[in-house]
Amino acid sequence: MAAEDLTLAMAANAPRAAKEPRKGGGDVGPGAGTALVTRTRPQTRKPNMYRVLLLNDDYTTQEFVVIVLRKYFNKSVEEATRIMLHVHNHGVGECGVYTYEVAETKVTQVMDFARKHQHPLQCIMEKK
Ligand code: TYC
Repeated sequence: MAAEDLTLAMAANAPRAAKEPRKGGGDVGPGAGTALVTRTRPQTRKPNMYRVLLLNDDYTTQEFVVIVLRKYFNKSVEEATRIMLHVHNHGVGECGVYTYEVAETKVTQVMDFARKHQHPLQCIMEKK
């Protein structure tokens, strides 16, 4: 967590008005010399998200692209066919949106699978 996320609300030895009781306890016993730290931003932050895209080419078979979309992107036959035809007709299409590490893993898996089967299929990722 970044330093600016924390505010030191009451430092152990911070000056206080005379006779003003310290919130949460006195000067002796349990709690004495402790500091209250409060959050200034929500604890959770939205992760950066990345689109994984397939690119069209003239050689990879339509059947192979449908297999890729089912195997690595968990698509139904109908959805995989829709995405494949979108890529075929428009040149590029979205397979899914993931955090950086998941997107990178899928790109690597698809590129390795395509190469193994001697298809020139290209899979890339881009920041949303
Ligand atoms: N254009 C290819 C063909 O007609 C099919 C294809 C679709 C290839 C999508 C790649 O990402 C792709 N055989």
